[in-house]
Amino acid sequence: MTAPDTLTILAPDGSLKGSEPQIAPDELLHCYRTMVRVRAFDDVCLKLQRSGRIGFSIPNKGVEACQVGAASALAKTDWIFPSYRDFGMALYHGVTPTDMMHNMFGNDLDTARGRQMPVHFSFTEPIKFVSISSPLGTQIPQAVGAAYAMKLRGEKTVALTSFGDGSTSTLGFHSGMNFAGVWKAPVVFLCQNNGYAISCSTAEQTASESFAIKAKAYGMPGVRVDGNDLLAMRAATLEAVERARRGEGPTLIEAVTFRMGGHSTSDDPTRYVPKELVEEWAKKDPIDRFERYLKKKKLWTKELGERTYAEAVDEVSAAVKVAESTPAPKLESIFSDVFASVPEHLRRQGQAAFDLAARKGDAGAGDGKFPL
Ligand SMILES: Cc1ncc(C[n+]2csc(CCOP(=O)(O)OP(=O)(O)O)c2C)c(N)n1
Repeated sequence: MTAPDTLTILAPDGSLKGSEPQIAPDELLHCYRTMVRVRAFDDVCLKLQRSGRIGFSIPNKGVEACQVGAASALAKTDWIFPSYRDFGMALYHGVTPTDMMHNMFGNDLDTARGRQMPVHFSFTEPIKFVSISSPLGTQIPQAVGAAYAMKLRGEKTVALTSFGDGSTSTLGFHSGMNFAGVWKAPVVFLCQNNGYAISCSTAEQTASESFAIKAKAYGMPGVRVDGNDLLAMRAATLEAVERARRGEGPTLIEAVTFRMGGHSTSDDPTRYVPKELVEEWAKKDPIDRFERYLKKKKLWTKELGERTYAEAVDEVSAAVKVAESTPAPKLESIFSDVFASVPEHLRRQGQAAFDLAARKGDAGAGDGKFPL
């Protein structure tokens, strides 16, 4: 089988392979800073998890250009139906590290009020970043339904949904792709092919010559893009977004990238990822590549790079201080935000639980007793 064409604009050495997109310096630097902030957020969260201050995190190292390049093609009025490895999409559009850190601690200011795992963010402002759900692929038909509703309402908005190579084996992927094609829904499918679905390699995931080719069966274009090339990711997503906005229907983008860290903080990738593969992909690091490009444009120096990372770590550390000192959600919150008006039987059960907690004391972490 011949390797399918893959769109690249920036070569790993930072030189241009294709024609240079016209992007203002401020925007290039915003994309760069966002990728660095994702890396800083990752680094801080790993330390928090290892020291027992949060329970879990998901590393993004290596896939920052996929997230930020794709997000940069969206307007604030568009909707994102993300995977759990899309921190950069939220940060690019102005979600703050503090907003995200509240979720990492599951505190009272977490938009999910501690009912979700860490990294299961949801935001309505400054962009619609729909709640991440752990069951793989469920965001795909949700995005298609939302996009179809946008079309029926005559809105000019677009939904982008992001998922990994492993998620293409879910029913959600196939039914979502099918009906998006039938309805010409304004949706962009972003498959981040990062080499593995936990320990399952892409060779064990599909017999197709690529993930992009699966688009053909559903009557939509499929494009393969170098996922470590921010400019290519932005250009391909922009084309797909514009096509969707013109009413011409969906596109599947396969971003070819590599997860340079573990699947999650509970994973040890050295058990299944060959060392040589990690070394090969380290040379294609998306942030290093973008720095080389910015340097050629005289927009980057080593000093600027170091300062950008240090500022990002300070910003994320400040977010940790705020989130860690924000109280946990109150017991009473377990019945809020679900019903417009709480049904009588739940009200009775809830009140009985609250009364018992008031009499016996709420369960405290690590006290070895369960007073309820
Ligand atoms: C329906 C379902 N099956 C299995 C799992 C367990 N699981 C969690 S993450 C994961 C790997 C997903 O890989 P991929 O979709 O490629 O995304 P990546 O983690 O590589 O970004 C699996 C199998 C799950 N969460 N949901």
